[in-house]
Amino acid sequence: MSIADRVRNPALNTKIMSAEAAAELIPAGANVGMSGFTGAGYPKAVPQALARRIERLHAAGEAFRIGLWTGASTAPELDGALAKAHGIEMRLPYQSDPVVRQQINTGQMQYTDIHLSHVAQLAWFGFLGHLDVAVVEVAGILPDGRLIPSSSVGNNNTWLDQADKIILEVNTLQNPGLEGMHDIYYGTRLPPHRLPIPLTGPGDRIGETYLRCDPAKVIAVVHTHQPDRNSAFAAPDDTSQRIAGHIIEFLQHEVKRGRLPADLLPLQSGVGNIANAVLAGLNEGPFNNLTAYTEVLQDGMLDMLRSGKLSMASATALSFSPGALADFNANIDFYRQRIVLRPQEISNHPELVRRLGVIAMNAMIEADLYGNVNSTHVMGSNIMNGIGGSGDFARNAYLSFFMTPSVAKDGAISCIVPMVSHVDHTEHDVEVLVTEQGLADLRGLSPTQRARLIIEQCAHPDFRPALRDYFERSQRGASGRHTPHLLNEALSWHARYVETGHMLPDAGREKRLHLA
Ligand code: 0RQ
Repeated sequence: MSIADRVRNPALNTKIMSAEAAAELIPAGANVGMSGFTGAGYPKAVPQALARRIERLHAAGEAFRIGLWTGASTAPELDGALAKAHGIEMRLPYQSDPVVRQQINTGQMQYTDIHLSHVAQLAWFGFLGHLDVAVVEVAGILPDGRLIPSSSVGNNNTWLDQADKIILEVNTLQNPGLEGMHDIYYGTRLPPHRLPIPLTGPGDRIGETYLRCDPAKVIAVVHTHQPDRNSAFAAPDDTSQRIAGHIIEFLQHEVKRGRLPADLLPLQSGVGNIANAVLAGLNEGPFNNLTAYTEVLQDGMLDMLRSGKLSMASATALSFSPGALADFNANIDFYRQRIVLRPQEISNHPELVRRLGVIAMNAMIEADLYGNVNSTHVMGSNIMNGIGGSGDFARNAYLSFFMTPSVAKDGAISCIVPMVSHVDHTEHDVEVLVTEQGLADLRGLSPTQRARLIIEQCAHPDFRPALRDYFERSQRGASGRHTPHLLNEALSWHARYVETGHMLPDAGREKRLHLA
């Protein structure tokens, strides 16, 4: 299918130009809202052309940086290229790119890490500043100027509404069969005029199939023919399979106790290999007729849709390995009946997560004895990715799991620590902690009851004695007995790791920390 088949609006056909020409239209200092969510549906040609332009300008001694807003993470062609050119002044709301991460952690780039459901409304409130340009990948343009969304929706409806000017990238490699898979909700109002969002089931369609777009704001249409990031997942290893096993056993127990229906409740699954392994476990497991209300659909959910374990899935983005993408493209008519892609404001909306009773399963970096969770920072100061949608789901879920291997960096780091070095999810939002060692059901427990359970169920045996020792001494020496901490010691494990390369006092002193 050619570009002419995809751009069916005559006025917008006249705006077709090269990525280089389009990149020239973005002014220095602009806030640019780009499409893209977990490596799906991001513009590919314009950001690379812009990066080349920035490099030329910097070589000539001219300053040029932009504020870069997206849905969530993108890919080397967008985040990577612009960061390498030192072209990003401020990044929001989420990233997972190694170059961006390095620049944030060395103080060269500002980053504001935002709950993904909040981004659109913050833009509407005007809290993020003015949005100058939107650069949005689409699968096609209709004769009346409406847009066929691509493999993610993210914040695109908001960027198209809010930006003064719009650049569209039409990606002819995106399957034309995506048309009809999306549901773009335009009913959001600003307070005090808000109304309930009329969604009561994960498969409900409450909006429109296409993105609205004012053709008068479109300054360029660029043709691309490039794939999404499509990284492969590691096959589930022993650790992730054990984590998955604990979760499935727990869910079975909950069904037996009458606290969950036999077909569970809509599932939300975070990104990454462990999340994928849990889905693989559920695909082999005893539950049928499941649904998903999540933000990203990765390989595991596609397998479950194909096997029939999952009857339908709602998300804001598709994030597949090359193999899963080939299956998706070959069977897109089947999947279109079972997948709804929505704006991230809706896929992650607290009102809807609470109403549907979502079962949230997210990965973490570390948890502490009392159940506080750190999802974003290594050793308190270095950002890994961002909070993403984990907070949207965790606080509002029916049941909220956080999972991690019990140790990191070949056993030098315990992922269960006395006090987390950064808090993303407080003890009030965390119901079940899971490592390959076991599962701690924290519901209804006091802090000291939680601490005993977390040490015995989740901590690695190498670290249990030191954790027990800390906890026992805290109970004797802390100023209060409700959440006992020895404040001078609480973060000593992290400090010791930074200093010696191991969290335990007598091990691994030869190892040094090399933060990304
Ligand atoms: O480092 O890459 O240098 O090897 O952290 O750890 O075990 O590979 O786990 O890829 O699942 O990521 C929380 C970061 C987990 C992710 C996090 C090091 C470890 C490794 C990655 P290396 P793993 P994962 C909805 C949900 C927030 C967003 C979210 C994340 C690297 O899941 O970004 O939940 N979550 N979104 O070595 C020091 C520790 C460590 C540690 C792990 N305790 N201390 N380093 N690492 N534990 C989806 C979206 O919002 C899009």
